Amino acid sequence: MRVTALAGGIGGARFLRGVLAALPDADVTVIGNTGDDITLHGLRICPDLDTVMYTLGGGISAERGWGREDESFVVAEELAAYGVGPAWFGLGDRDLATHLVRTEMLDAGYPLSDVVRALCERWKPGVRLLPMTDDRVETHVVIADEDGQRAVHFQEWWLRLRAAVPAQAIVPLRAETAKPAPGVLDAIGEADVVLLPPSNPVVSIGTILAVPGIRDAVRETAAPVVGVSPIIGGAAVRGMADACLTAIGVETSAQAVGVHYGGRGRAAAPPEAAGAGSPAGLLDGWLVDTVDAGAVVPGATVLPRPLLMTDLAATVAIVRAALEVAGV
Ligand code: FO1
Repeated sequence: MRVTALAGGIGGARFLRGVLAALPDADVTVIGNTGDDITLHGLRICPDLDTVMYTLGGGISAERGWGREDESFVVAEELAAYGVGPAWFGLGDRDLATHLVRTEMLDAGYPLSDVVRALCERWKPGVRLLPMTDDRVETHVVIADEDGQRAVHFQEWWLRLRAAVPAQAIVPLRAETAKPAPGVLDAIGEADVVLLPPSNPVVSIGTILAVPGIRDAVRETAAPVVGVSPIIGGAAVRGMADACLTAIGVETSAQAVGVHYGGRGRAAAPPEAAGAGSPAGLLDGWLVDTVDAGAVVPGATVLPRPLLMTDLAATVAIVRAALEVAGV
């Protein structure tokens, strides 16, 4: 079975561990978000790609959910001693080696997808990990504070400001001229099922869909498309997805996110809703937690199931539920 998933960072990576456990023989392709990427100290850092690679490759810090296990931060301490920041982005010593290898390859002219493939030769994540694009797309956030209105990098808004300063706009810079990375559109078009994990619907899934061609590929794929709500009972499970949803005028609810993605109105939907989907709709199925059982997404089948990924078994059950509503 060919499974294709669009994934962001920590939540997406955890979900993918469940996909691999539920479908050990499947051919899984992950299209990773690169809008979180940042250049620090001359090094190109790809947080969401690294989080998927480390989580599935066994190198992730279980405690943090990002960065490496058995990590130290001596270089970061030395940089701080020189008064060189930013202190708000935790750069681990082991993690730095990944950024050094990636930057060296990028500077030598390799496209990001080649870099990811090379790094994955070490980590063997068990999935084909593709960046959404080989072009530079960076999410920046427009805020207004005592210094007036300005844009900050997503990571600064997320980590230094803790998304506590309202985002007036969240902009995936240069997405409009980016091209899907090699293999991305085929992975969506040729899949037996396409999954939208409970990643951040704005800055992770939304950024991937902002790359021209990807949203249409998901809308048009013959594969059933099933998403998993990142919102349970009106609250984000982790991270600050609520701050991102508010920024784009979407209510923080499982139903609102499902409607935001939109139903496709395909056969998979119940008869009364068939054809009710919006032309831009992506979903055939939408998993919500049992507390959100009343959610309705026109054009998609809503399936209430426990959605907290408390452990691998719980995540496997969620994956199985997604496959059930996909009818695969
Ligand atoms: N997340 C944090 O909450 N604090 C950090 O200091 C931090 C550093 C960091 C370094 C490398 C990396 O790959 C990820 C890192 N993250 C950190 C996660 C990162 O901010 C992600 O982009 C977000 O969690 C959104 O996915």
